[in-house]
Amino acid sequence: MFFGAKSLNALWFIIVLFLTALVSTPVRAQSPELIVSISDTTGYPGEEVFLPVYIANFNDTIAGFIMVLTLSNEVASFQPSIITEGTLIAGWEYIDVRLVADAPRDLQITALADAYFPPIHTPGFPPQASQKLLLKLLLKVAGLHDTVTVRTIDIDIIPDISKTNFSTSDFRVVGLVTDTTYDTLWFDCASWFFDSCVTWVQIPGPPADYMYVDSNIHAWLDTNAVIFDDGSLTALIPVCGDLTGEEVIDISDITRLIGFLYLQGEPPVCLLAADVNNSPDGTIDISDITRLIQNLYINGTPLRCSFNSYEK
Ligand SMILES: [Ca+2]
Ligand SMILES: [Ca+2]
Repeated sequence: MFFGAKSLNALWFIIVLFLTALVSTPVRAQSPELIVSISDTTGYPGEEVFLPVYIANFNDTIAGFIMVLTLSNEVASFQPSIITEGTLIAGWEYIDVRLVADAPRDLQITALADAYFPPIHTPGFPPQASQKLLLKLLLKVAGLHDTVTVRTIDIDIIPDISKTNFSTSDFRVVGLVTDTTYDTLWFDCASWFFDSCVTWVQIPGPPADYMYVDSNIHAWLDTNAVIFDDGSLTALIPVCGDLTGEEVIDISDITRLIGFLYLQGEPPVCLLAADVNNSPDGTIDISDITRLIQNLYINGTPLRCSFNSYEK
């Protein structure tokens, strides 16, 4: 079959359209390679709360990571400590947890399965199709007054490749994307020494004595491949004198306090709620037991906690 000039033009047009469609159409819907999720939780003012962080790594063994997390406000603060017992990184050879000095709301965790030279003794954890416990963060809830209205803090993973990245056992960063850009720079010689230029001056464009093409490599995380699901902590409003957490003050709260102080019993759900006579240094002692008894059974002496608003 032969094509005339017009037919050939039409054919080329169709080919170009087809190629354009190939280039511009997304290749396929991409499945995530790794998902890191932080839970949502609650805590009482003054309490230390462990917050689970989960991971699902679908394709590769994870053998190291750096992760920087940041807090959105002052409702809680990171403690420079994590729990690894019972998690995927239990037994890893190098784990470093520290607050970032110039950003005290940021926590940096660096972890390596095998920190030393081969042979590899600790190979990392294999692909997980379902979420598994990666580690537990430790946060301290601030001693918030009950008039504070903002009581939730966001705990976000910073999705910047220079701060947060997970690597495989062959040192590949999961979800890393790179791109190279080129920048043409033009120079004129400001002073010559015979045939050699002594001083170069950059100029906006040609004509020029010298041209240089600078290449820059940019790297970032593919957010379709690596997904960070951030978490939160909400500070509860405790009831002064309710040591058992059901928002009712009764004999069981006195029993709890006696047990805690003298019988190595279970601690109050909120320590701030146990200092019912609002001691200047927050001390919890027999005077708080006395105050509870007075309040419930003798003369109704009011309970006063550090977080309460009450009439003078
Ligand atoms: Ca109670
Ligand atoms: Ca007290």
